[in-house]
Parts: sequence; C-alpha cells; structure tokens
Amino acid sequence: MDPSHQMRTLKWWMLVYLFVATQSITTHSSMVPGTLQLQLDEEQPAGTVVGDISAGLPPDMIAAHYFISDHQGTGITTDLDIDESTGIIKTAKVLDREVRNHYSFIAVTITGITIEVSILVNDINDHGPTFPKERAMFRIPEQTTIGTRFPLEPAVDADEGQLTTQGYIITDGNIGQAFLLDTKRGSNKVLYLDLVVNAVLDRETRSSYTLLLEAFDGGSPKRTGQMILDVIVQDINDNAPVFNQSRYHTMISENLQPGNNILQVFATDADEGDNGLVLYDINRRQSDPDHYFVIDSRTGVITLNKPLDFEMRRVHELVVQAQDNASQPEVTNAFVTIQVRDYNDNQPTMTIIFLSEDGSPQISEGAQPGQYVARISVTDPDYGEYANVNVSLEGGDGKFALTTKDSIIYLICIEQILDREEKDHYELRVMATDSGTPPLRAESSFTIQVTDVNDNPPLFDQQEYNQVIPEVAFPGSFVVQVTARDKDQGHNGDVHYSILQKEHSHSDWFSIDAVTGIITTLTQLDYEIDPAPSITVVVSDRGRPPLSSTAVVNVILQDINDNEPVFGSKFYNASIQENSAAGMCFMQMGAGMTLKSIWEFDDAQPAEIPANSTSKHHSTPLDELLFSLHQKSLSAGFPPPPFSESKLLSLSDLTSQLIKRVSVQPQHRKASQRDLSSLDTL
Ligand SMILES: *[C@@H]1O[C@H](CO)[C@@H](O)[C@H](O)[C@H]1NC(C)=O
Ligand SMILES: *[C@@H]1O[C@H](CO)[C@@H](O)[C@H](O)[C@H]1NC(C)=O
Ligand SMILES: *[C@@H]1O[C@H](CO)[C@@H](O)[C@H](O)[C@H]1NC(C)=O
Ligand SMILES: *[C@@H]1O[C@H](CO)[C@@H](O)[C@H](O)[C@H]1NC(C)=O
Ligand SMILES: CC(=O)N[C@H]1CO[C@H](CO)[C@@H](O)[C@@H]1O
Repeated sequence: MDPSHQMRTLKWWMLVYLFVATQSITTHSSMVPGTLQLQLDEEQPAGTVVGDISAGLPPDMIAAHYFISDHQGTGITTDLDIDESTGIIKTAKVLDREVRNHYSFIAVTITGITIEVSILVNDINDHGPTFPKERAMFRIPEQTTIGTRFPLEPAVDADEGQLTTQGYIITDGNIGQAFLLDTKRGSNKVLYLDLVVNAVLDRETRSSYTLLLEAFDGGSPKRTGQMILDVIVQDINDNAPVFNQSRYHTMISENLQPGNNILQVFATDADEGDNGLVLYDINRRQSDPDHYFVIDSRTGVITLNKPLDFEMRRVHELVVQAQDNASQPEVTNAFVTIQVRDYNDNQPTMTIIFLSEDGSPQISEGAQPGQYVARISVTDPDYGEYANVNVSLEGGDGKFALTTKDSIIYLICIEQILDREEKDHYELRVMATDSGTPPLRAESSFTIQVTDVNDNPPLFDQQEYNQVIPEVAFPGSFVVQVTARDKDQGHNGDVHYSILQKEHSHSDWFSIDAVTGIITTLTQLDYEIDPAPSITVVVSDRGRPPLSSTAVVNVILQDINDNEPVFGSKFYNASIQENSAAGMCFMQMGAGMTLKSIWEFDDAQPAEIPANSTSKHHSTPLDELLFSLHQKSLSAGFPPPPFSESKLLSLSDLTSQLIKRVSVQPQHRKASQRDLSSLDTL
C-alpha cells in the first residue's frame, strides 16, 4: 500500500468516526442518514452530472471538502469524476451498465459527516438481440412431418431483463406459412429458438425459402436483430417420371434401314439429381422381344435395329419405360405404336387360266371376235386382293385384246378373226405392274396355238390333166399322178382321192390310189370305143364335214393298127377331067369305121384329104397327083408290098391289094402330125 493511500485510508477512518459522531448528534432527514442514493442511465456522455454529495448532508449543513473512500477496482476513480470540494459527481467517461452497473463509495466531510453514496447505473436498451451469423443455411428434406423442429442458434442481447431478447418473428420469406418459430427461455436467460415445419414442403413446388428472422427485445423502442436463413428443401424421390405423351404414334416405311431414328419419347421427372434423372428402356417382356427397335436410355430416341417386313408385321407396339436413377426408382410406362407402311417389295402375281377345252393355250381359228381366250387374275401381296395393278398385253399382232370390269380379273379375248393358215401361233406377254414406287411387275409370256378348222378344201395342182397313153396298155399301167393340197391341218388337211363314176364316161377303165393319187388303168383300153376318155377325179379331206374338189383328167389313147382297113368296094374307078380345079370331088371311097390311115404321097406332094370326108378330093393338079402316087408312099408301118417299079399307076391300081396295107406308122413324123381322129373314113 503506497503511503498516500495509507494516508487516505486513515483520513477515511477519521471521517467515518466524525460521521458517526455527527449522526449521533443530528437527525435531519427521513432518508437513511448519511446515505445518498443516485442513479443515472448508462451510456451518458462523459461529464454528465450524476449528483451532488452535499445532497446527502443533513439539512443546513455545508461542507467544504469531502474525503472520498476509494477502493481499488471499484471504478470510482476511473469512471467518475468527483469534485472533492463541491461534492459534484460527474461521469468521467461513458458508463456501460453491462461493464459495471453499480458504484458506491463513502464521502466524509471535514466535519466528519459520513455520506454513503451509492450510484446505480441504469440499464438503457443499448443492445439489440444479435444473431451469431448474419446468414445461415439450413437443409430440410421435403415431405418432412409437420411439427418437426429444427433448433437454430439464438440471438443474444447484452441487455438484461426486459431489454434482452423477448421473441423472434419471421418477417419475410415465409411463403405459405411454411414455418413457425418456437422459443424457450433457457436457464441462462437465453431465449432459444426452434424452426418448426408448418406445412408440407415440396421441393418440386418450392425448393428453397429465404427467411428473414428477426429477434426483438423488450426495450422501448425495442431493438431488433436480423438474420437471413436460407432453407433448402432437400429432394426425395417423390416423383415418378412423366411422359409428355401417354401414347406415341408414328408410321415408317418398311424399307427404312436399320440405324435410322424413328421417334423420340420424352419424360420429365420433377425430382432433382439422380432422383430426376430419367433413363429410358423398352420393356422387352411386354414388347418387342425380337429387338426390332432399340432406345437410347438417355435421349429416348428410338432407333430401328433390324429390317422390317410389312408382310410379317404391320404394327409394332412398344412399351417404353422411363425410370429415374434414384435408389428406389420410380417407373412410368408409355406406349409407342409404330405402323409399318408397306414398301413395294412384292411382285404382283398373276394366275392365267386358258379357257380352252383342255386348259392349254389354244384357240380355234374359227373363234369369233369377243370370244375369251384366257382369264388372268392378279394379286399383289403389298396391297391385298384389290391391288392397284395395271395389267397390259403385248404381242398378238392386234388379234387379241385385254378387257376387265373390276381390275382384278382380266380376260384376253379375240379382237380380230384368226386364220391358222396365215399364222398358227401368237406370242403373248401379259404384264402386271403395281403402283408402288418403283413399280414392280410380273410378266407372263405364253404362246397361243391357233387350232385348225376345216376351212380350206383340198385343191388339185391343176384343174385339168392331159395324158397320152398307148391304147394297148396292160391293166394296172400308170396313167398319171394327180396331186392335191389342203392347207388345213390334221384330218382337215388329210386328203384322199377317188374317181367320180359317171355314165357314158369310161371312168371305169381307170382306178386311182386314194393316197398317192396315182391313176392306173383298170381294164383293157379300147381306142375304138373311146379314143379320149375323160375322167373326173375327186379329192376330199377328212374334216367334219369334209371338203372336196375335182379335176379332169383327159386320157388320149394312141391307136395302134389292130384293125385292117376295109374298103367298101374292092375297086374304085373314077375319071377326072384334066385341069380340074383343086378341091373338086372326083371320087368317094369308104373304108369302114375302124379305118385309121394316113394318106401319104411320095415326093412330098400330099393330096389334101379332108379329115372327116368320105370323099377323095384332089388338092393338087391331077397330073401331079397321078404322077406322084407311088405305091411306096402308101405303105405305112409294114414292109411295103412288092409293087412293081412302074412310076405311073392309075388310080385304079390302088385297089384293095394296096389299100389293105395302109396303116399308121407312129414313128412316121408326117403322119403323127396329122389329126388322126379325123381320118376315120376315106
Ligand atoms: C414430346 O416430346 C417429343 C420429344 O421431344 C416431341 O417430339 C413431342 O412433340 C412432345 N410431345 C408433346 C405433346 O409435346
Ligand atoms: C445412376 O445412379 C448410379 C448409382 O447412384 C450411378 O452410378 C450412375 O452413374 C447413375 N447413372 C447415370 C446415367 O448418371
Ligand atoms: C397401264 O400401263 C399402260 C402401259 O404401260 C399405260 O399406258 C397405262 O397408262 C397404265 N394405266 C394406268 C392406269 O396406270
Ligand atoms: C368335114 O370337116 C370340115 C371341118 O372340120 C367341115 O367343114 C366339113 O363340113 C366336113 N365335111 C363333112 C362331109 O362332114
Ligand atoms: C377297068 C375298067 O373298068 N376301066 C373303065 C373305067 O371307066 C371308063 C369310063 O367310064 C371305062 O372306059 C374303062 O373301061
């Protein structure tokens, strides 16, 4: 203890003594004698007058000096400024109740009066509640049960009593009254704070709240403290993926190549992170077990995986599922209908039925225009029975045409009359073209045979045959061969020959080979009966009915000297005038019907003997005739009779001895050029 302090302590004790002594003498106030109670609000500026110690003196007493007891650590000397002569107490600095809320000391006057001074520092609301952080973040899972509490760090207020924190409110951001605050005063007077969930939190509706919390105290005016509380609503997998369409539909062409994208499905999941990550898949148990399609699990793009076949399957139904990637995933299904559009990959097929008796491709040449030849039915698997198929006909030289009523059944019919003999078969081609792009076609080629009808008679090569044969042909001798042709076919063209038997003809002398047409003699011919028999040959085919035609065969018989000429008279005597005119008849001779002879005169001076005459005319001057008559020249074919060499013969010399020997010599050129038939009489 320093000496001055010892001194002051001594003085204080002296004052105490004086004070006690004084008090025992004087009583002057209702207050506790010798005490002075002062108070002032904290936070006053330095120099603020707190009070006057003299106010604690008994009445009418004054003091000129005060001794102040001054204990260390009481803050008297540091915080207060006490004028020891006047007793005025001022603050030496701004007092803070929260540092020191009470001062007391004893002042002693010279006269020994002791005044116990007590100064109370009044609290003023100089502190507001203060949160430990200005901003804090807090995570609450969505769907948290209502009423669940989450303790928050409380605000502290240095003031006391009423001036400490009295409550909290949410001043902003409490959308939908999602939260409440609840408080509880702790034993340490701190007002603890809980955040209470007051509504169903749905992250998908609102994923965060920015709450402005305010703490207030009981001051007047009250002080407040604020903080921002960011409440993050944590996701839980409470949402399933949702497709934007419940059904998807598309149509693709049958010839789409694998690898092409077909369609995209799209699903969203309101959750976040893996809970909201949508992965797509095709439910293979329910659809597309053959993996015609694949789906991209992230994008939902469906791609063709294998070539399609419209004819096998026209519609593919896929069950596509969207699943989130949560640990407890939610799954949603959607249906995808993929229609396959036919691509023209099937040829039309044609069925051709020929309407002939035996079903073969043939038609009679007698068929009339309009008559049906064949029936064609066309189908196209790409389009079904009612295929839009264009059928056309080629070939046939315009003889055939195609008709249809319903574009399903087509008929080939005759357009123009046929003639087998002109053309006996036609190449036809039927083409069916469907309406695809590119069009596919079916083609059928066939040959229609034109069958024969017996529309052509057999015809002889010649209308008339002339043949010379010797009269003495033996039966069975060849005469002539006739030939006939028939343009028809088969029986219709199969010819056979016969001889038409006519009365007064000598056709029975001959026979004909039915097949070869060779005519032979059947019997002995007789020139004398008919030197030129004429026969009619008939040729017929074997058609039904048969057709036939005829020709004439003229047979000329060559007479041979099988009959001696016989004159009607043994001796002819005629006289003729010299220089008679040529042509004058001077003698008539007769040699019978069978006489065929030639009158030949030597020296190339023939007498003109009319063929059919029974008269002998002279044609040359008689002198010459007589002169030229020569027995030699009248012999024909036989060795001349041994006539005398006399040159001059009277006509009468030519008597029967001579005439008897006259005959035709076939090799004699001059005689053969004569018309023999006209020399039947002389
Ligand atoms: C659904 O999503 C798909 C893929 O994104 C899209 O093509 C389609 O138009 C959407 N449908 C609707 C109805 O929005
Ligand atoms: C899905 O979740 C699993 C496990 O959480 C993870 O390994 C995987 O990567 C996720 N898938 C995707 C596509 O993110
Ligand atoms: C059918 O085919 C023919 C020949 O190719 C053509 O001229 C005709 O226009 C086609 N008809 C139709 C209906 O396509
Ligand atoms: C003989 O025939 C010729 C011509 O052929 C004829 O002019 C004449 O009258 C006929 N004579 C006799 C007698 O028949
Ligand atoms: C032989 C013969 O009787 N000759 C007679 C022919 O005719 C003439 C007159 O007509 C007679 O004088 C011939 O005697």
